[in-house]
Amino acid sequence: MNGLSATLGGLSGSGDLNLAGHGSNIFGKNLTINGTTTEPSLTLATAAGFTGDFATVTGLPAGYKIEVTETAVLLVVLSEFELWAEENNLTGDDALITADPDNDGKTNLEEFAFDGGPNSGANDDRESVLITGDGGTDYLTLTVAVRAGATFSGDPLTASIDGITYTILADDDLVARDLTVVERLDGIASGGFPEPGPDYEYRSFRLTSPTTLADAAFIWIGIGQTP
Ligand SMILES: [Ca+2]
Ligand SMILES: [Ca+2]
Ligand SMILES: [Ca+2]
Repeated sequence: MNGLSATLGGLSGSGDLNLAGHGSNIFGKNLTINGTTTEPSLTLATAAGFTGDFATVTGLPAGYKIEVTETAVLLVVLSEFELWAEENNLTGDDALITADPDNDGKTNLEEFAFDGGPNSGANDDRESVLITGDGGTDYLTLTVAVRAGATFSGDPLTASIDGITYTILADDDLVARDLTVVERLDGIASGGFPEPGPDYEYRSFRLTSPTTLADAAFIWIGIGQTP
C-alpha cells in the first residue's frame, strides 16, 4: 500500500488489512489510517460482502474519503465537486449534487458549475445574454462563469472538466436546436461581473450569424455530470 498502513478494530498491518476473525461486518468498528498517499485510489481491505459503516475513521489523508463497496474498503481521492462541497462546509444530504440547501432553485451541481454560492440564496448569477459587437458586427452573446481551463469544441460546443460537461445551445424558435455557436476568443463580451472564484473564469459565446433586436433567438448553457 505504498507506505500506508491501516488499523481496523484492533488489527493493524502495513499491507492490506487482515480481516480474518473479523468477518466482513465493519459496523461500529474503528478505522485508523497511518501515512499518506498520492494514488487516486487504494484498496485497504477486501472481503466477500462488506456490511455496515465504520464508527470512526481516523487519520484520513486530506482530500480523500473512505468508500466501502460490496467487496472492498477503498481510500479514494475526493472529486472536484466533493472538494468544493467540503470547502463550502456542506455535509450529509446537503452535500449531494441534487441538493439545494439554500433553496434558491439551483442544485449544488449548478452552483458548482457556475461559481454560485451553495449557502446563499441571494441572486449571484454570473451569466448574461446580450446582443453585442464582435469585430463590428452584432451577435447574440452568452457570457458565463465556468470551471477554469474548460476546452470547448464541436457542434454543439461542449467542454468536459472536473466532472461537469457544459453544452452551449442556441435556437431561433425553441423547437429544434439549429443555430451554431462559436466561442469569442478576443475576451469576454461584457464587464460588470464580480471577480470569479479562484477555480472559475468567464467565457463568452456568440451565434455565428448576426443578430438584431428584431430576430427571435435564444442562447443558453446546459450541464451534465461526467462519470
Ligand atoms: Ca442552491
Ligand atoms: Ca445559491
Ligand atoms: Ca429551431
